[in-house]
Amino acid sequence: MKKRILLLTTGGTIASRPTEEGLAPQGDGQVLAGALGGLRESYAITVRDILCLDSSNIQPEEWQLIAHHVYAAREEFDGIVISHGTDTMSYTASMLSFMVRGMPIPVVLTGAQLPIEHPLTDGVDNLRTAFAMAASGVGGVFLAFDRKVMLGCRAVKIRTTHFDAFDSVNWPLVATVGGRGLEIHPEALPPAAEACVLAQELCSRVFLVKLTPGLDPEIFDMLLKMHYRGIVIEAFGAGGLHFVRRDLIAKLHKAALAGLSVVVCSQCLYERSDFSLYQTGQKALEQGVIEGYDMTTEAAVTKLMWALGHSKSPQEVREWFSRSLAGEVAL
Ligand code: ASN
Repeated sequence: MKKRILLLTTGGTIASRPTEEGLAPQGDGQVLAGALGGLRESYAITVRDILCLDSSNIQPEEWQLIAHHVYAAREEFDGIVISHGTDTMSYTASMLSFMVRGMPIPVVLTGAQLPIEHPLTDGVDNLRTAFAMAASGVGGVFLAFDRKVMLGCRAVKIRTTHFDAFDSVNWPLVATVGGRGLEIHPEALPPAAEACVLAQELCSRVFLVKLTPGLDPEIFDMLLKMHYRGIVIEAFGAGGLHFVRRDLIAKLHKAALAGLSVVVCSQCLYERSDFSLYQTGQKALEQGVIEGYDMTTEAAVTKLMWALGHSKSPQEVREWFSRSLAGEVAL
């Protein structure tokens, strides 16, 4: 019997057509349906258009809507493919990993760098990989692109237009496409989570600060005034912040007193941060910041939004960060 796969369309380049203002998504179910010809012979496909947006316009409200559709479909289908723009796909993939943690069926995000109607599109290939993964029976949230499948919470967009646009950062690929078809690498799957629940509350008042040498610490006063509740800091190297002349550490102290949750990671894409290594990092840890270790920035930002939405105190937020929820961090 054919596997029942639900295709949720949300827009992105894959479903775009040229307009006077450049590429824009256009009623994607119809646009994509034309390309699904071959796949329909292998899978029983249901298409639902839920959004029609360039992914730059996909925001927390859209994450909640997508999570709602995914959760609602978990018993009726064997797998779910979500077509999505590439620009913010890793944020959506990370957030879904937390919102529908423990998903019993595969949920696979994919998209394209060229519209599906372009003669040289990569969209058909990406959809093929995504459908194969969606039919694999392996539960979880994944991202499929350029014949590779990665954990949703480890994916990062690393190239603007090249077909090889995503990398699985600090985590091996979950599956690859090769001469034997889709090959799953079981060692790359995270440990099974508890039963799936829809946990879609979040707090979007999270700000990402990428440190630059000499950054004015007053930026933190401004964030406090604007009622931000969480800050992710991309610090230097293994974990450094300046405190000579411009004292960021003092501001971290102030932020902690005000009840803000601060997560620190590295602005290096690969390898883990270790704030215990240098004096500058240890001073930050003394102010009670949460270490991001080997998490991607996308995972750190979405996890902080999610944890703030599920916690009553900064201590509870810290507890969420002391566990890996979907394979996003190696502790
Ligand atoms: N701007 C597009 C989007 O993210 C990029 C793409 O899909 N390749 O929606």
